Amino acid sequence: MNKALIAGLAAGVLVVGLIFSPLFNVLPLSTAQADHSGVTRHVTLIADEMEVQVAPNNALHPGGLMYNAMVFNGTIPGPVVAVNQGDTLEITLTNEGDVIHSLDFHAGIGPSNALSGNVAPGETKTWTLQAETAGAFLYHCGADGLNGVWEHIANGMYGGIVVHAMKEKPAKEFYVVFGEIYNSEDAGLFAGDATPETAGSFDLTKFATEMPDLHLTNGMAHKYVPAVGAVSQLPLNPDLLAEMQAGNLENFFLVKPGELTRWYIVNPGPNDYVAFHFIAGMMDVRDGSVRGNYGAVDRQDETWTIPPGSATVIEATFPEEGIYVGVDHNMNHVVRGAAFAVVATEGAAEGDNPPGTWVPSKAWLNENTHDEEDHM
Ligand SMILES: [Cu+2]
Repeated sequence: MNKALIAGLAAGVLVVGLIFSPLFNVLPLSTAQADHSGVTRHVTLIADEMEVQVAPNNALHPGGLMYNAMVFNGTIPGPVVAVNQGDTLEITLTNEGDVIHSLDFHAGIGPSNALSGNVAPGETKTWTLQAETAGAFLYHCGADGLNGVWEHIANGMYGGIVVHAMKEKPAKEFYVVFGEIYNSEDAGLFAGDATPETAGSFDLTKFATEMPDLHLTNGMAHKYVPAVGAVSQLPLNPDLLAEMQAGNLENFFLVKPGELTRWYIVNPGPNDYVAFHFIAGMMDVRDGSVRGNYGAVDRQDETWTIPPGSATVIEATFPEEGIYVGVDHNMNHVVRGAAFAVVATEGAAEGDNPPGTWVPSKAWLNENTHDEEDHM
């Protein structure tokens, strides 16, 4: 090797060293990665097929709507899974259904971390995921090696995994999952007596032409919206309206005025974007991960796009007592069910979340680190 070449190579190495060496002092090799915490947590998900109610009995769908769904742990959505950044998550998937199911965890990197592979009816599989990247992520069924993944997602096989950032402020946290239904028996909004007597199933034509019947909020259209209209009122969830009129707020999202709240908003799709917005609110978006902090992508914004196949961490503070509404601001999605009331009241208390929306917090997980039981 001639001297000029050696000198050139040495200079090149030096330049590279000069460029990168200061960064090595302040950044880990990957800004997304965390050291392993040494903690292993466990979650068990049970795949099955079952009939569930997806729309309340209201003027839009007299009698309500039933649907032949696919579920994890008996509900749409599946349970929230929560770990701290750096933890190992051991996942067990048991298939109690009649068809092949599987799992795809977007919080994992690499097929052996993120994917279960096929789990046949009656089978159980266990694998581990290294939770290196902080944030909120979708998990969903991948069907039989992706064949039919669109149908299994549309049928309800999804949920969210929260990876708490190493540095994260305490907040009241909530789990909210949207999702579309393409129902072979749904005759449309205000169809009156056309309400089907039998539960519908996945409609491939409606799916392929992007004509969803419903936009679910945690498994049901208008699950947390009692009514709209101050003068001309349209009850959307008459049961919830009756609860509210009786002073029962256990199925509402309650927050204290001024407290920091954190919302894990999951959009499994399978097709539509969510235009997330709080009526009368502002929000900070904490997507991404920078050295164990949630990256703040955007601050004090009004509406944030959440693509299908994604989840976003939204922080908000509700300054005054009163009603705020979380919506998918695409108005056709609101009519089809994607909205939830938030009640800011001094009477709000820790842990008074609507059923299924409580998220194991970072502090809770730290207190339960030595518990070898599933945290669900
Ligand atoms: Cu499946």
